[in-house]
Amino acid sequence: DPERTRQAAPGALLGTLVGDALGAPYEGSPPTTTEKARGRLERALARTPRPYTDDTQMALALAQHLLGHPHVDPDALAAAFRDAFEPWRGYGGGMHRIHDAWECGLPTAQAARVAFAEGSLGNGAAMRIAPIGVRWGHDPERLADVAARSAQPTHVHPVGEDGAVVQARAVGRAVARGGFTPQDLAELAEEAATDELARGLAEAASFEWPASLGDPHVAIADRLGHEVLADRSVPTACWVAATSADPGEAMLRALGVGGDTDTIAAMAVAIRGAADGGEAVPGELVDACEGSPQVRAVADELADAALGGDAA
Ligand code: R7I
Ligand code: MG
Ligand code: MG
Ligand code: MG
Repeated sequence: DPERTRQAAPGALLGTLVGDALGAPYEGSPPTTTEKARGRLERALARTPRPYTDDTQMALALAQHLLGHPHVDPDALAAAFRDAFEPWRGYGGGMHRIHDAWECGLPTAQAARVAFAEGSLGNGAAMRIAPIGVRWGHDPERLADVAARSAQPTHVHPVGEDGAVVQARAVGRAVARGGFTPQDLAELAEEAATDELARGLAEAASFEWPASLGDPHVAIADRLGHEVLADRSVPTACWVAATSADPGEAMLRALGVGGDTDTIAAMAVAIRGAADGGEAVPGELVDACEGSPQVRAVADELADAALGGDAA
């Protein structure tokens, strides 16, 4: 459905931006109640523009790359990440070392192992993946392949890569169907390549929390995770997306879960934004973020590419 793709593309990419930029002040914060999460959001909105971090910066670089390389070329993507690198954006420690390795001319596959011998299992390949969900949402097999390739420059650990594939599949499902529900969590669990992601998603699919106990945020952070590791953040973001009525609620829930707040929010609001469309992402949140016109423009270009056909 072309109209759905046109709506989903800005939803997914603006969702990434909003979650990242408004979650960033609370990266490393403990889980809290919905009421206090609302306070977190109000404080973020009180001083604008909110700068985006590595999550959006790398998503933009990946989106631009996809326009010229729809199936992803890992060497060219590594070069694009290297050229776009801005060290003050809050990158993970491993990313700084990989960037130095690129600058020293190390081949892509070697550079990906300079920080961690088996490759990073951080959520860095997942946080930036929304453009692939938009570009390939109509073709889940191709999408998984392209998503795995996009992880190669920085996240060759199976868990880091699988986190990226799962998050891409989640955005892709939301793009293709215009929805995202707990049933999707169970199906994503079955499709996961690693036990770590399968377990986390199965736990997310079956998580129940009686309203009488109050906000679930502490329990979610404990059971599903809110850390920087792919298997302790991607299932959490998927759970937030599946249990929120709209992108604004997903933002609030992610602010409540805390921990790697910018990244969990970026991933959750991207999925919810893809499902509900760009117009469902509150304008007040979008306008508060650095770079929103640029993100909107690249989303429209990606939608054009996705609708331009599979010949590309
Ligand atoms: O995955 P990555 O790009 O980090 C993304 C996070 C997001 O929260 C962003 O918002 C930004 O703040 O950073 O960067 P990496 O450095 O590859 O991975 C993140 C962290 O995960 C590392 O700094 C390590 O603490 C941890 N980590 C590992 N620890 C032990 N063994 C990643 N891989 C390993 C590992 O193999
Ligand atoms: Mg960040
Ligand atoms: Mg592999
Ligand atoms: Mg983060």
